[in-house]
Amino acid sequence: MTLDSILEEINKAESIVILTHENPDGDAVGSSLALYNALKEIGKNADVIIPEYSRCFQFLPGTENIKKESNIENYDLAISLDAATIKMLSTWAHYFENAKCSIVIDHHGTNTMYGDINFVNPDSPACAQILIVLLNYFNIEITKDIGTCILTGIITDTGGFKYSGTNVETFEFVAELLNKGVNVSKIYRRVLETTTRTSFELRRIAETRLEFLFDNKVTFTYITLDDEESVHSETGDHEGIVNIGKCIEDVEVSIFVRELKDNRGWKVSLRSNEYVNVSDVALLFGGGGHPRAAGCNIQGDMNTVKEKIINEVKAYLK
Ligand SMILES: [Mn+2]
Repeated sequence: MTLDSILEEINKAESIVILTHENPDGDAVGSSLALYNALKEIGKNADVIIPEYSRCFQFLPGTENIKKESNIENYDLAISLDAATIKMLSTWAHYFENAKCSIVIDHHGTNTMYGDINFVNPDSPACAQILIVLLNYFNIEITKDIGTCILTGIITDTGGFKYSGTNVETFEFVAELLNKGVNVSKIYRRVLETTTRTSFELRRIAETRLEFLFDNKVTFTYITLDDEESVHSETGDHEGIVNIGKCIEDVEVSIFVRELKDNRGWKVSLRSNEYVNVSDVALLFGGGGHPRAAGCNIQGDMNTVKEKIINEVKAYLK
């Protein structure tokens, strides 16, 4: 079974690296640190490489050991979490490619199965929730610290237990954590309700610019590098902007576009409410994700990008 092979590789490996996608959200950082803390429980000291992440995750146990890079090139084992494609591992994908063995653990239906071993469950609302299955199978106790990391992933990806992927296991797990004394409401507040000043300023710009299209079925807004500079924004400050449009009555698809550094084009984030499979739309541009949340990168100037993405979304509207 896949889980046996994963455990065998972990036991065998003398050097392990944990990797996740660029612009890591709470599920990415939470899953990485949950696995890091769990491996420590069984005497394995893994490297977690996350070059940049929002400082709102600094409360998570283990962040002080996160590395920006490593001088080891050929790890015995590389484990990728919450990343649907190798491309999402960005400029640190080489640690994955050059490892003797590679494992992918993910919950994206669009996962390309790019590891030697792949453990992917699209029914799981968060990658972090898959780790519960894994750790239980390995008989690794989910401590308060590990639980805090996993819960952060689940709260982020379910929007605080409100998206449709939230299932029975989610609540059973939360009940277990409460039994262990984890302060669920405090984590909830830190992850979902607290925002930084710069993040608020960026959001204000995006709100002012938000446009309604096609009979209010679609919203569109964007942020440029100049905007980010003007508010001195930090990594992760744009998180959640795509949800502004999604929460407005009658809106089916919310589109948020953000300019990327170093002429890498624009990052398009898509959310839908009822029927548009935004993962299909994202795939047309080489991206991916979930039916209700997906993203892709598009090159060109702002207006070209806007026209391209709006035209594709339009084709999916009822
Ligand atoms: Mn995720």
